[in-house]
Amino acid sequence: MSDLRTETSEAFSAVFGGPATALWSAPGRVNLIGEHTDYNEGYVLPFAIDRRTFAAIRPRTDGMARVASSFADEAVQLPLAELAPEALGGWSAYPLGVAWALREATSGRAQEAGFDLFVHSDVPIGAGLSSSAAIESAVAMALDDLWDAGLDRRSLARVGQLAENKAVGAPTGIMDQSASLLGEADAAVFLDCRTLNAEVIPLGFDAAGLVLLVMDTGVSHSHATGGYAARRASCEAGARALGVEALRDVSVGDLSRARDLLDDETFRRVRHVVTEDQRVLDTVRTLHERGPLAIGDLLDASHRSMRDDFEISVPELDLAVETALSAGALGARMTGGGFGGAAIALVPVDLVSQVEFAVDGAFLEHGYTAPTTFPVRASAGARREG
Ligand code: GAF
Repeated sequence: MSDLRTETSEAFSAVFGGPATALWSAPGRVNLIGEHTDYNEGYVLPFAIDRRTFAAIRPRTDGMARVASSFADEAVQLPLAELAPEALGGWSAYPLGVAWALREATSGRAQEAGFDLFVHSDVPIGAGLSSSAAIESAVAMALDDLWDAGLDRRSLARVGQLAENKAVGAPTGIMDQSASLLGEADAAVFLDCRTLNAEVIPLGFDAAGLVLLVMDTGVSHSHATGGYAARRASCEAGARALGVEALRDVSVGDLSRARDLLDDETFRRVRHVVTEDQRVLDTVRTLHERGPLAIGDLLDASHRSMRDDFEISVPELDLAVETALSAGALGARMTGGGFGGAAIALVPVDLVSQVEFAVDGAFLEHGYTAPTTFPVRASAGARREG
């Protein structure tokens, strides 16, 4: 039977003429709650999903880095010595950006052999499920091993983030790579983005009879352009005006003072981040004390905050969320950076078809392209596969 593992190995051999020496994989992620809090040094609660990116690799002795993938026609090659963010572009900026970032992180201490690399994935691209972090994390694990760099997973998350920031040009935070590298089955990663302390939080969706449904609106977004960077800039301006290092240092109780000091728009951006941090803490506590059936209201409040205060939702995301809730979801929110991508809904297992049907119908009625809905399970983080 063909699966991603076999397909990746076979494709590697077909492209590079011989077998890979190692195979690695890393998952995409869903963020359960904690949006745009990571670069404000706050809290996030994502989990790794059962959609993965595979990276097959083999060393070379001529100092060349050659990369190919199932989602691009052309292989790309570059001498390792010429790796630099400005030399990279297109899809290969992800794997080659990681190679560059890993060199930066090890200051040339690692044994930098050239390599052939093939990437294959079933993480949907552009759905806000971190297909890019899945590539970065799989490649970071593969190269860390090939070069004997010895970085731990938190450091490899930083390597992936550096690649994304400098080689891809998206000013993103540390959440997605951390979820992909630190995730565990049936659990979320509760990450403090200031200290990078991570705690694994059991989710227990199956035991509670719940399904986490992804509703991909198909509205495409890019964090390398526009809105994401503007929101980040607003948060940084807010932190400066409030005299704190990062919005993590502002509490819900400080918001009335913030309202006096900030213009209305900056205040609303700040209020989203500050209340979202609190919602992450409340979600973790609620999961511990009362289980997943009790977190729906927190998910809903998170969505409203992103829609009204942070203004990163789009009509398709709002419609998916509202319709899922009317059809019986316990909670629903957009997930990821926003401006498109996917929403999630926490749905009792016997209502899943009803929710999917209702969301499809609502999209049809509004003249939107039908969304793609599918369940995801919290799954293991990056690992060696062969
Ligand atoms: C994107 C970014 F990559 C993350 O770092 C995070 O900021 C997220 O948007 C919003 O929570 O996924």
